[in-house]
Amino acid sequence: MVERIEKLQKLLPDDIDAAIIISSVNRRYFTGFKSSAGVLAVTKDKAIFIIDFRYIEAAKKSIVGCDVVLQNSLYGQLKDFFSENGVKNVAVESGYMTLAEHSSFQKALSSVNIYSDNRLNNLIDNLRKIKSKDELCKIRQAQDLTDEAFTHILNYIKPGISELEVALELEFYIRKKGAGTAFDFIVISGEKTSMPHGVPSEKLINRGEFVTMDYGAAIDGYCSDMTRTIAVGEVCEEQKWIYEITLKAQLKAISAIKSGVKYKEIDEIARKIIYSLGYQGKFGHGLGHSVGLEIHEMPEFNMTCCDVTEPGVVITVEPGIYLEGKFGCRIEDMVYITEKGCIDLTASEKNLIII
Ligand SMILES: [Mn+2]
Repeated sequence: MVERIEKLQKLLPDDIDAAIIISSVNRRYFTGFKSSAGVLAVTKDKAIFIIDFRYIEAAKKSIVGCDVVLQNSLYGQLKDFFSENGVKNVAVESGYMTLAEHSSFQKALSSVNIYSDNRLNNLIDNLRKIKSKDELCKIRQAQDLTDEAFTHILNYIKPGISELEVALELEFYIRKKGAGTAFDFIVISGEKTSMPHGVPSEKLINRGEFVTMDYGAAIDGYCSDMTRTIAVGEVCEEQKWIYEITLKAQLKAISAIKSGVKYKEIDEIARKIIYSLGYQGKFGHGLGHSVGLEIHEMPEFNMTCCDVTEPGVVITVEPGIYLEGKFGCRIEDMVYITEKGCIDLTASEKNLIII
């Protein structure tokens, strides 16, 4: 990923000579290589990736844009690299490095100053925020598979089947196609649907219940995220009503998304609809979040986010209504923000499905 490393080099602050990237997600972003170990060190004109024996052959074959070096003594190698390149000030990823790692690096690399302020972290978040064509393509593929799995699961769900069985069937379908899962799937039914992040259990799905499924695939590390609430057998008037309001809020919010709007203003559109129709306080989470190599990326998409939307950001739109002890519903799509609007990447049916 030569271009990404070059961008980072150009954007390093004046008083910083080098960056150390140790998080697996950012290593993958800059090298395109997935590993559970390794350190990427980047100066303003050089980059090395130090990786242990388990990965060295594959890393050498796949990584371009930096020297791939076999790890023998990590700190010694970093020290040499820094002294050869006159590095004095080094930035680390404040959002990912643990305090223990920070203190080890500081102790072992006593000849340089380690900067753990948020600048490197913010800089990388900003790069990752705007998706390239290639990244969008992978996110689309992941969402297409998620949509396919939805069609499949509609034929699978019936009264008497457990939440766990449904969750596993979704996961099996996705993994069989060679993709990974974006997170632990949520499949909940009946009263449990009032808990936005309820956990699937052996509870059986019954007639008259909502089933909420929040799940997604990952392709080459890029995640998709979708939620659908469906009903089994029949629904009562209030179930129908909260579903309709949620859908209305979601459609209104999506139609308001375009570049140059504050995220919180879009959140407010959806929230006002839900709150004004009798469900004040029953939509207790943000409207959405950015998605990419991680399922939750920056920026957030909630009532306090003053960031302004930009073309190239992929974001979820997921309002819900949750009635404790009764039921709840959520509808979530993933959209790609453009100059004049947004492209909805999710194709699955959104009108209430009763099976
Ligand atoms: Mn989500």
